[in-house]
Amino acid sequence: MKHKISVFALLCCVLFSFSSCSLRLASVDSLIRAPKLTGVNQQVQHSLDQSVGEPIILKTPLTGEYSSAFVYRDLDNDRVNECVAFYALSSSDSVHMSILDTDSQGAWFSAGDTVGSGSDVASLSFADVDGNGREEILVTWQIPESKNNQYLSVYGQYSPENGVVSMIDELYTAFHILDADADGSAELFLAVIEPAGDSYTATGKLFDYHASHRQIEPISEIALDPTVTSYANICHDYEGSVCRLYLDGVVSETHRITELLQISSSDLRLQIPENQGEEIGAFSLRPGTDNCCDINGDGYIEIPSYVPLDNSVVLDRENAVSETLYMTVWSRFSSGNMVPTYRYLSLPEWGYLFEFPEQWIGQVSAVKDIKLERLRFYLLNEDGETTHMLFCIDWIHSSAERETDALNSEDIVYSDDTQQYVALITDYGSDFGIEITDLISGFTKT
Ligand SMILES: [Ca+2]
Ligand SMILES: [Ca+2]
Ligand SMILES: [Ca+2]
Ligand SMILES: [Ca+2]
Repeated sequence: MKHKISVFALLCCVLFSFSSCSLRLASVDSLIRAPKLTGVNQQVQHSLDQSVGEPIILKTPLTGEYSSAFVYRDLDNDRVNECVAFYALSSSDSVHMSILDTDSQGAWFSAGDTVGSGSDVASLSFADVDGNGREEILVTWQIPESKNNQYLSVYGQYSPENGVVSMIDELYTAFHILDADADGSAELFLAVIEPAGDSYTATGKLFDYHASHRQIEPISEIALDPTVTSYANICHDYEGSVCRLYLDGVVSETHRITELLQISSSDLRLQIPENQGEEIGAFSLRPGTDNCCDINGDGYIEIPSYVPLDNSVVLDRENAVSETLYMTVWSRFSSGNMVPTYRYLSLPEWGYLFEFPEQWIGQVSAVKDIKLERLRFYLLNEDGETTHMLFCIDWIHSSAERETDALNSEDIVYSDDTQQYVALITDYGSDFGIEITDLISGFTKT
């Protein structure tokens, strides 16, 4: 089963809307600097020019793996590549996709031409969506009237006589290819955010290939969190026969949440997992740009969350408590529970993460001292009050303001050409069982 999934894993890079501004610029740029065509490309262009019969402007996918107006791929498994070509007419905004093939003499001819659903090609990819062993062409189209949404088209059933057939053409905000029922053929998951009066609605839709209609059709739909404005990432894993989808949604410029869906293999219905429902959204609300991933490599996806650490604070430059210190906790959803698998304090401005072991919970607190660029750890007593310092870690670098306060310690946690991280372990720390090797293994440079 794993090898089937890996086929789709390649294609599971979700394609999102990027800033329309940069896309427009890239598009203009590619028009200005039209590449000089040589060899096969020249023959293909000649054939394309002839079949269109008026001046054309070649179009290049704006993002993704294929950054050429001509992409060669064997669409019908005859071991000879066809060419997928994108172009616009100077007289109109719409983009066309042409498939070119070669005759028995090796001469290129146009085997079909389709008008795309947008003004630019956002991306191109290939996947076997109908399970016939041949790849279909997946094109996402940039649409000028929408900043967040694009169209996804899948073209398949290629023949030199009839070209390709459009199997789906759907508006989406983010999409993800997966094999939810592990039968070897892909399903498509689309999340779409659309205006509804003064607000927005967000919907998750699962599509599968319908053999007798020879189309990719919707089979299940579910309402998603309408406070999400775009999706940063979608990924999936499996627990037994249940496939779970993790949607990392952007809710503000600074915060993300994760929505969790599951798909049963028997009927491919999208569902919200029992026992959790909407609570995962609140649980996973977090600042920063962390997305769900398999953080510990055990094959299951973890969801990041942001949890206050007991009795732990941030001290500002005036040595005043400015805020609570949080840790990032990565948890796996299992049988209705969130099971933490990895916790750390994230200090991006100091360039590291420090793991917070499970057995320290309720026993150890921390203070992030911004002025000294020092992270201090303290022992908590039975009443949960901060007592003795166990250890601290200092960031020593050339731009540090304070030389005199720097730790005079031989214990180096990490060093490179420009900086050092040194630790001081107190007697209380040693009594608590902390050794420099623990600090080195808990430290991750970012
Ligand atoms: Ca072929
Ligand atoms: Ca196919
Ligand atoms: Ca499937
Ligand atoms: Ca994992």
